[in-house]
Amino acid sequence: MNEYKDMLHYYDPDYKPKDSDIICLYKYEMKEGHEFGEGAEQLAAESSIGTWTKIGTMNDDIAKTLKPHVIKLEEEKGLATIAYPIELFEVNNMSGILSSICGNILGMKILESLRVCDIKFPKVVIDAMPGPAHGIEGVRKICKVEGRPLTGTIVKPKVGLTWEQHAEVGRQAWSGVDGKGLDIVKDDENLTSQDFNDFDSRMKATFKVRDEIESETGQKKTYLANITHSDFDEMMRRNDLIKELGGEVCMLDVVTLGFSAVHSYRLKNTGQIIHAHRAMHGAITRPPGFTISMLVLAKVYRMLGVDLLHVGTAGAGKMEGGALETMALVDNIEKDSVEANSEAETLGQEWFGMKPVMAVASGGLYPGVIPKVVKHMGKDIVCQMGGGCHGHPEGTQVGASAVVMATEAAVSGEDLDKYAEDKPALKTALEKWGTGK
Ligand code: CAP
Ligand code: MG
Repeated sequence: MNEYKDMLHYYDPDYKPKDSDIICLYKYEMKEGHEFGEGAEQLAAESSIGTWTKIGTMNDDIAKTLKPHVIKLEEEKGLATIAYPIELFEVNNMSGILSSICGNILGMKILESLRVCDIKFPKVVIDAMPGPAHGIEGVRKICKVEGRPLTGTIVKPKVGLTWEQHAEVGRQAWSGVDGKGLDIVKDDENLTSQDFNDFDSRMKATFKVRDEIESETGQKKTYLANITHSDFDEMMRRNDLIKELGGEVCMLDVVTLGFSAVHSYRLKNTGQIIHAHRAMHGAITRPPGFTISMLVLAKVYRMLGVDLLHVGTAGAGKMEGGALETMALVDNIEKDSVEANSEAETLGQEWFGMKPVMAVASGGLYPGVIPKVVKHMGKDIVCQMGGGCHGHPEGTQVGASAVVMATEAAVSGEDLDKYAEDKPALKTALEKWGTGK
């Protein structure tokens, strides 16, 4: 039975959204037997004040103050834009906000598919969220890298090395050859505290190596240790150990941890840079079916206060996501004011001075594609590669230098093959993997 025609109506193309409205862009297909317009009505209802039938408990006051408005329907593109009054939400409760506008609607059976393409958040929500503690400028200052991308590697194998071996791989990556070592060594997302590589031993050994390399080279070196744990107290204990050992960054697997853990961790004001790995985001963001775009997640993580966020590689690496998608992400985490882009299906966003998040380009990268990554994503990135460093025919130490050299070429704009002529480390990497042209 379908009563939606007798119910409260939400379609109102003449409505002028207020500055304080939350605006959502939804893309959907209906199951057979249902009109496109019905989809928007049901979406608006289920994500706000309504339900599947007319209810006696609804009153004019609720309808007048809390009813969202479907302000645009573009059936040929499958798009509906809905403006929600801010009174529907608790402005500093991201989980609550998402339970409305990214909640039950993704399970509605009249829909064949649904994507939450973008959410435009008003100032009142941005102001209620912590945002990054450090942002791009702070990250650069702490990591002492200016004017170029930060270079890094993820220790590989992802899991399997002992803590002693892990620290040794770190030593090689940070040192490189001839003083050309990487800035960053990072734990992989699934390395936590395994029996053969327990967290505390790994931290002590790796930070000891980090300190040694810093005094040997006079260069600042950064270790991104993964503190992800489903027990928040244990995560905080790991945070404290890193601080005690002189670490400045903590890595969180932000999707598997959940929004509440990320928000709570940020509100602890630990002073640590938060590196956000997005493992599992594909289950939420990757079409087809019922999805929430990575753009929405990226905006949420900026508000919750991460400083560094994985956003893909503009098509250069192994993960799904081309330049259009990556650049929409980069724009929305790095700029203060972002224009709407109909091709990328984005609404635009004002950030009202919230600090920018530095983009992390990772996943299947190797030295030959670094110029392409920098061309698309700019210099304000962490450019990191696991396989593309440790897979170098001469090992991690030489591989690390190849990454550094390719980054130098990318920044100066020199042709990579030419730059490699008198640099065997880079030359060998280019011979092995090419330049992805
Ligand atoms: C990269 C990486 C990251 C991916 C995740 C990996 O290693 O450590 O987890 O970057 O994807 O294990 O794949 P490689 P994304 O350089 O060896 O590929 O950054 O898109 O979230
Ligand atoms: Mg990884």
